[in-house]
Amino acid sequence: MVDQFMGTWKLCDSQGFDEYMQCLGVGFATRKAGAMAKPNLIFSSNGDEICMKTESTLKNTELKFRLGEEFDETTPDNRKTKTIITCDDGVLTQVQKWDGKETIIKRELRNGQMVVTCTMGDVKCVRMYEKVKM
Ligand code: ACD
Repeated sequence: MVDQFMGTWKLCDSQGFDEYMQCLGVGFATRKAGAMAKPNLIFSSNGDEICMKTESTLKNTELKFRLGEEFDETTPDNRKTKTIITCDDGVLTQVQKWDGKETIIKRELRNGQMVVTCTMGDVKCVRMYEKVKM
């Protein structure tokens, strides 16, 4: 099920990212830089370990995790979260918890594109990625 995410994806559209970052508590300068960033998202796997890399001019991150197993994450804006990622019905759901707060990032494929929906409370951000042809 998670196989469909494997490969390299490039950001092609982003709606509501500034509001979402504001809700996370990201400062002005980082928000402006974050809005400009056009990251590549790279999924690979090794057995049941999944690797998710984000590469951009602003920041590179790498997460290694197993589905359903909680791990410690340091986010691009430097939050230290307890994170769990699951995959059900083709939707990869990442739940981050820190300081009594929670945000959810869902990734799913629609018409060959990856739709990334980030929510925190009532605030919702939708980002679209297209597969990089190799
Ligand atoms: C995506 C969106 C997933 C949202 C993940 C993190 C956003 C949190 C904070 C952003 C803070 C600073 C911006 C830094 C880098 C921007 C590039 C990385 C964005 C993933 O997967 O698109």
